Amino acid sequence: MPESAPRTLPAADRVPLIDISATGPGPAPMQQAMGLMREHGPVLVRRLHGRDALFVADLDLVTELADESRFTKHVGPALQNVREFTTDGLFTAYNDEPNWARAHDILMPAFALGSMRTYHPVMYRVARRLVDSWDRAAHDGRPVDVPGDMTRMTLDTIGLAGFGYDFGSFTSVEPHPFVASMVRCLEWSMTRLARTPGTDHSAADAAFRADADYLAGVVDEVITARSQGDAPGADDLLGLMLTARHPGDGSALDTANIRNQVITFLIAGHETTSGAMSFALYYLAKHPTALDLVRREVDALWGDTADPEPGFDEIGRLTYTRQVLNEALRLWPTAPAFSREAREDTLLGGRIPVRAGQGITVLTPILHRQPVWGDNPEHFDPGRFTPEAEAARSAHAFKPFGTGERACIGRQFALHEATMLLAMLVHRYRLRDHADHRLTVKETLTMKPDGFTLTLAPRTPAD
Ligand code: MNH
Repeated sequence: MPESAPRTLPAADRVPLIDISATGPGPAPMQQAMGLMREHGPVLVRRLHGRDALFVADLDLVTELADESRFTKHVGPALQNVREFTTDGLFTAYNDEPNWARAHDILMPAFALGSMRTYHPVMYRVARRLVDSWDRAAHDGRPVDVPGDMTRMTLDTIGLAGFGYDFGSFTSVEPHPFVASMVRCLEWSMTRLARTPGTDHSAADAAFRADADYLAGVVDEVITARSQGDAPGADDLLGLMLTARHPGDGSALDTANIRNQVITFLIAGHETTSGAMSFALYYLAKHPTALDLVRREVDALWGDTADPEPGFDEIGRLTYTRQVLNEALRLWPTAPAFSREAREDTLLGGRIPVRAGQGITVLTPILHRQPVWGDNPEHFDPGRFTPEAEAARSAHAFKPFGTGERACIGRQFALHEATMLLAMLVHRYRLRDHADHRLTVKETLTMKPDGFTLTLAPRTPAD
C-alpha cells in the first residue's frame, strides 16, 4: 500500500544521508544515484525535498532483500505514477490485490520458455522488417538509428504477439500516435518524481490524463473488436486473457484488468528489450573479440546462407550471443532499479532500521559492479556468463529482471527476441562504429544509449 509513514527516515549508523534538493534529480536520476553510490558506497539515503529514500546495492544486503519471507515488492513513487495509467496491471499491482495473483497464475504459462515457440514466427517476421530497413540503409550508405529501430521492432513484436495489433513502425518516420502518448505518460511518471512542492502542474497533469484516456480508448477498441470477432481465443496473449480461466478457482480476468495488462505489456515489453539490444550492439561494435565469437557461433549455424530463417531450437543454441546480452544487461540493466519493502519492522544487515512497508530501492547497475564482479567491473566481458562462472557466483549478484515472485514475467520473451535479432544482424552485416560513438545513457524510467548510430556493410564470404 502507498506509504503513509513519516517521510524522513530514522538515522542509521554509518549510512550516509545525501540531500539532493538543491539540484533535484535532474534528467538522469538513476545515473545521479549511481554517482552518489560511487562516492559514498553501496548503501545510502537520498533526501529530496524532505522525502527520504533508502538505496541499496551491496550484495549481502540485496541477498537479504531477496528473502521473500522478510521482504516483498514495493510499489514506490515511480510505480505509483505509472499506476495512474496501468492501475492493477501485473507490473504496478499491489501484492495483496486479488487481480495480481489471478493474472499471474493465468498468464505464467504463456510466458514459459516453451510458449516462445508460439511467438517465434512473429518475432522472426518483425526481425525481417528491421533487416529489410537496414538493408536499404546499408545500400544507401546511411547510418541507422540503433535505439530507434530496436524500439520499432520490439513494439511491433509485442503488438503482434500480444494482441494481433500491427503498429507498422517501420513504415513511418513518426512514431505511432499510441506510442507518442505512451512515451509522454512515462515521461510524466518520471518528471513527476522531481516536482518541487508548491508548484502548479495542472497543465501537465491534464495533458497526462488526456494521453492516458486515449491509451485506454485505443486498447478498449482492440479488445472489443477481438471479443466480438470470430476467434477471440486466437494464439496470442489477448486471446488467452479473454478465454483462459484460473487453474485453481476457474475465475476469469475482467475487461478493465485485461486493458490494464495490455497497456502494461506494451510498456514493460518494449523499451527494456530495445535498450538491451541497443547496448549489446554498442558493446559488440566496440569489442571485436566478442563480435568475432558471436560471428563464429552464428556462422556455425547458418554458414553462407544468405537469408537464414532461424528455427526456434536454434535460438537456444546461441549461448555466446546470450552471454553478450547478459553482459550488456549487467553493465546497463535497462530497468535500472526495483523496490522492496519489509513485511515487518526489521534491521537490514543487522544495523539499518526499516519499518514495515517502507520502500528500499535496489540500484541494479551498482549491484552489477560490486566486488563479486572482480576488480575491473566496467570492463565488458561476456566470459562472465559461462555456465561455470555463473555457478561459482551468487545468483543475487545479477538482477536485471528483479527478484522473487514479482520478477519479470517477460524474461524469456525478451531474451528470445533479442538473441534471435542480434544473431541475425551479426550474421548479415559488418557493424561500423562510424561516429566513434561515446556512450551517453538516456533515461525515461528505462535506460537506452542516446543517439547511437551505426553504418552497415553486407558481410562477404571472406569476413
Ligand atoms: Mn519486465 C517486471 C525488467 C522485458 C513484462 N521487468 C520486471 C521487473 C524488472 C523487469 C526489473 C521487476 C520490477 C519490480 O520489481 O518492480 N523486463 C525487464 C527487462 C526486460 C523486460 C530488463 C528486457 C530486457 N518485461 C519484459 C517483457 C515483458 C515484460 C518483454 C512482456 C512481454 N516485466 C513484465 C511484467 C512485470 C515485469 C508484466 C511485472 C511482473 C509481476 O509483478 O507480476
